[in-house]
Amino acid sequence: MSLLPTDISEAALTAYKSEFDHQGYVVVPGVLENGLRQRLIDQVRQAMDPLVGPAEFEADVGYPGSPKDRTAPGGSTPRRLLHAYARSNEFKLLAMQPKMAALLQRLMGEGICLSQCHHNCIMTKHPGFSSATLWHQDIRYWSFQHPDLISAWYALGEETAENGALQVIPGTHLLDIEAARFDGELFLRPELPENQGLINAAETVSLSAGDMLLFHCRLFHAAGRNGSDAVKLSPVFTYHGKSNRPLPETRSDRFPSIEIDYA
Ligand SMILES: O=C(O)CCC(=O)C(=O)O
Repeated sequence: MSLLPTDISEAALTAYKSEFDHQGYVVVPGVLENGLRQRLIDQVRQAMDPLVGPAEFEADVGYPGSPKDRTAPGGSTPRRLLHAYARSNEFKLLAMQPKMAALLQRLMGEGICLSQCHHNCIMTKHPGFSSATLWHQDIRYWSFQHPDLISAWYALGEETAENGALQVIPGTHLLDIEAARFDGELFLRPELPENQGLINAAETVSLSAGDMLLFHCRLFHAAGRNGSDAVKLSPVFTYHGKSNRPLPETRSDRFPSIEIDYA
């Protein structure tokens, strides 16, 4: 099946890399053609009712706005449908799509592998019971030889501040921040003036349906609740370079990574 346009010029690769190196993220518009996007939406909706696990629930994350436990109102709201790669052939192809692979290979300077241990999920942010995600770096709980992983986030529908789009602090993938500026769960402590300065520089990453966001695992990001009346669906996959291995016997090494063949 031909999924996506593979045409990405040398000039575009160079421009995306320059933006990514500087900002720690880049948006590539219109990556998903509408037919594929609709099929993915249909599959996710089917997987939500009745729920096809494994899934993580809003009640599990304990973030601001989460239901207290799974028996509380909204406690059965799924936040992430896990193991996205294994869910269907179309999700497999999405995780290996050529435009993403060409760009990630350029950003990493080598062949790439999909981690089955991190993200590899569909974020399902529901109206009513969604929680807010505080400022964090994804690498905080990941264990690789080098903190150089990149996630590809796809908007199946529009993502805006209203429905809880990601917010990022540009350039923060290059910062080293002392431990005292984080809380016990490695979220930035918002009450500290030095953190407030960073947070003031945040930008909302608004996406149109079909756009792809690539972001570095050290980039600080956060997201608000979904204040719209429609669920927001965002498949996310994480990649590392072939030479950057997960550390043995860590959570990052639970499942084998999958090499993406891209010439
Ligand atoms: O959509 C959100 O609330 C943010 C998700 C996120 O940042 C994460 O899972 O690392």
